[in-house]
Amino acid sequence: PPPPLMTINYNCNSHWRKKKTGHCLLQVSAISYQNFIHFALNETKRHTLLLPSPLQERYSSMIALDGKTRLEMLSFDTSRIRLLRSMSIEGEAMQVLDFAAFPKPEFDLPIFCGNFFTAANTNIVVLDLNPLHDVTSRRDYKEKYYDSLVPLGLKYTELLPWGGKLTSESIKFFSPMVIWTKFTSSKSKHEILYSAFVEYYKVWIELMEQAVEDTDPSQIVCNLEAQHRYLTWRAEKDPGHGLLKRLIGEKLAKDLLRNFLFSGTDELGSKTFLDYFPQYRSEDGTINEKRSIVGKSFESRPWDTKGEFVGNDFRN
Ligand code: BLA
Repeated sequence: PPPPLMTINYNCNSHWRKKKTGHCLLQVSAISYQNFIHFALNETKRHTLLLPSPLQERYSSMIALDGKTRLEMLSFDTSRIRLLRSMSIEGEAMQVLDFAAFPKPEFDLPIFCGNFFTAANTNIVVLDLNPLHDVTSRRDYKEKYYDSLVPLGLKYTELLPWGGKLTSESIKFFSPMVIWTKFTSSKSKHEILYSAFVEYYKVWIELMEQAVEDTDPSQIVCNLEAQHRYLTWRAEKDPGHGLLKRLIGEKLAKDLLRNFLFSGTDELGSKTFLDYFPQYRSEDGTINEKRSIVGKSFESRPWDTKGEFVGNDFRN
């Protein structure tokens, strides 16, 4: 595949390559996440019928308050995927991808999660097959989905090393194969990220295709609640909120989060954020605005090479 790079031409007054007219063209190579989206949608289409989601009509594209940054939303569903959606943000100095696939509750499949934030030279990356059920207490779940995928995770986590301390509460939403990394932009890093995305998505699509539908109603309810808890967490505490609010204002950002990115928060269950995460209740009964109550933890990768969690000490 072609490298995920595009060229942006800025009109500027910089002394760099200044022409006699007083204008210059400053060429900056910036990542574009469009080919990640194209790959994922084509890969999905190769395996299943991709239908437009009813959300597509309401959420397609927006221009941010700066008049320049563009947000693009795409959403689909399939016979096994409740919601496949992407949001990309392209600004002069910022590119973001939030790509997720939420299975229907008849499946206990992991949730596909590709979250990439690029600004200036920094990149903040989470790529994972987020576990629907706890991989530490549910050995069967870890064995079912992750034991065979740990080698794939290891390959990429060597190339894209652990990004350092993060919101402690987040770790439970990550699997032993999570890629959590930060890096300075370079062609090679972006190429590695692209191949990681491709491999992780292919693996997820394969799991999706092979998944056996749960028929036991109590199991379906369990899947449903787990997905609802996940959505409720991210709709409330995802680290991208601050930026989204700055880009499009608080009201639109909240709507986008609840009704597009984490659609299902209001429909899949009736429990509230504080029902799931009571430690966030502040004295007046509202949700504590802090992203983390415990604080940041996990200076290094808290899983060993077999995918066993080794980060029990929340103070490290
Ligand atoms: C930072 N994004 C982060 C961090 C994580 C994630 C772990 C480090 C900060 C922290 O420890 O919380 C991502 N965390 C996740 C994901 C899950 C999670 C994916 O729990 C899933 C369960 N990032 C985006 C999008 C934007 C974005 C869409 O994915 C912007 C619209 C921005 N992420 C963003 C920014 C930071 C960040 C600006 C750094 C600022 C900060 O740490 O507050």
